[in-house]
Amino acid sequence: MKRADVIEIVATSTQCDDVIVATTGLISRELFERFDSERNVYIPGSMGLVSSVGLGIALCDTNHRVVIIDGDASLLMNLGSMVTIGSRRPKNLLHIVLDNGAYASCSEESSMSGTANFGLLAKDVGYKYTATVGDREALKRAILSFKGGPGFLSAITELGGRRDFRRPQKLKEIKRRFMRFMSRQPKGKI
Ligand SMILES: Cc1ncc(C[n+]2csc(CCOP(=O)(O)OP(=O)(O)O)c2C)c(N)n1
Ligand SMILES: [Mg+2]
Repeated sequence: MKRADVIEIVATSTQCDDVIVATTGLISRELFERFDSERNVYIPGSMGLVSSVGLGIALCDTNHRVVIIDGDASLLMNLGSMVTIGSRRPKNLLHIVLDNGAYASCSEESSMSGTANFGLLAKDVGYKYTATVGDREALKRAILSFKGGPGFLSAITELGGRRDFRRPQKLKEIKRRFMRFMSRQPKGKI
């Protein structure tokens, strides 16, 4: 599975009133270019913070399900947020880490994520369930079978793929657009 697969499956297997919060670098850039939407939150620049921002949104508005797309190096930078998520236990949160073992948005140097078992860690700190997925079908099934979180998915991905994406543009407008989206009532409560 490549980054392009994970981005596509998250964007197309989630519900239209789910929030998607995407980490720094190519993950945000690819989501912005291929699947930009009012429900998306991009975290350009602030590597590591996507899980904290996602948790904050999930706690503030329990009517929306929040899906975080994290990177392995980003998650390693802010592992403490997993403890906070595990202790607050938001039912509407799904935390996905796109684990390619590298700082892929830079020069692909190793992140050393191979020595960390994110799933075990998530379980230990209180996430309701965890799973590791290595192909498109398994990722899709895991998203579609979400029945309440906090859930944690390790999506094992290979390096490679397009890199020539633009950074998300007009961030203030994106923020206003997201706030308008959040102020509307979602169709179905979780
Ligand atoms: C605090 C901070 N440090 C470094 C960077 C530069 N940077 C942007 S993306 C990235 C790599 C992120 O790796 P990972 O989270 O594994 O995601 P991937 O690029 O592999 O998709 C780095 C080092 C940054 N934006 N912010
Ligand atoms: Mg990575």
